[in-house]
Amino acid sequence: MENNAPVTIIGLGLMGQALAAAFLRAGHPTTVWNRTAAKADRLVADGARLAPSVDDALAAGPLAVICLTDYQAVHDLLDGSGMAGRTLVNLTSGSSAQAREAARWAEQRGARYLDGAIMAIPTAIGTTDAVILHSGPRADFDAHRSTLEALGTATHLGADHGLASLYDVAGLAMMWSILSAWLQGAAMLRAAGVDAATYTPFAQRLAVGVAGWLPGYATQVDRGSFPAEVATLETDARAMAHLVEECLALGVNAELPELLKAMADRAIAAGHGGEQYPVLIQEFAKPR
Ligand code: FVH
Repeated sequence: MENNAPVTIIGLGLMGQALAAAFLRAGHPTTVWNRTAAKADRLVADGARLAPSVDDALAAGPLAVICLTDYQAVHDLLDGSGMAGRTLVNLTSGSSAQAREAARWAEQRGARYLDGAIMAIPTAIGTTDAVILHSGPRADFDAHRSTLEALGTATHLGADHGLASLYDVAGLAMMWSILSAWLQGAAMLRAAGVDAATYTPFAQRLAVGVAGWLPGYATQVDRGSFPAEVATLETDARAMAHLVEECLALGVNAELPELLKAMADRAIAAGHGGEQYPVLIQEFAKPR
């Protein structure tokens, strides 16, 4: 179904420009505003309207998408602006606490508020590969869902405004852990003369295989019960010791394997050596 709802984009950095361009491609009348007005030139040539002020931009339609450097910039820019009656979708990166605080701040000023997180790079915006997470009142998401889908795969996570930010950082933890594990292996194999390109198909197969374990392990985590169906943590810890020894023998960095082994050793010392790997949730779930 055709959707030509007007949209406003506030913030035309690398990401904001991509968001505005995707709305224009989808046929939405698009109003833009940026502190440095020249960043709107190409969008204006493609049909966007450059608002002379933030208030004018907010007045252009019911939905304003905000994409600035950080939450401080959002508050500095929009405090005192005419946001009442509008729905703000804030796609600026920040913490869950900042998201919840921004929701209170916007609602006190008469605006509806959805927080969001963009799990994509600017070139993916406007394709289904661009996953965009939203959290806040479901009704506000549903009211603008078909418009937000012009940006990518629009996903609603729940009413808690902090959820999009939490999923964002959980995703980063996953991404950096996988990349670091791959680099660890690449460093070890390189010491034996194997280049990264040769090692990588093996690493990819392993990553896909391990991803397949997650639903079963999630059941153990959610139940708080960790029967050793495949291997005990003690068995894993012995393999971790080999990994550490091998790194030291090769002369490559052993910090990451040592961290993994230290966590497993603590869980074993607490009496969990006969249980399965996901029992380590008890180590991850508390501060050090
Ligand atoms: N670029 C990316 O790939 C990532 C993907 C994941 C999520 N992020 C987040 O998106 C936010 C914006 O990122 P960006 O890449 O567009 O960033 P910049 O190109 O640096 O643009 C920043 C815009 O913010 C404006 N701005 C900053 N401070 C203020 C302020 N005090 N008042 C008004 N505007 C402000 C800036 O304006 P200008 O410098 O052009 O005048 C830009 O429009 C970010 O949270 C990422 O983490 C992107």
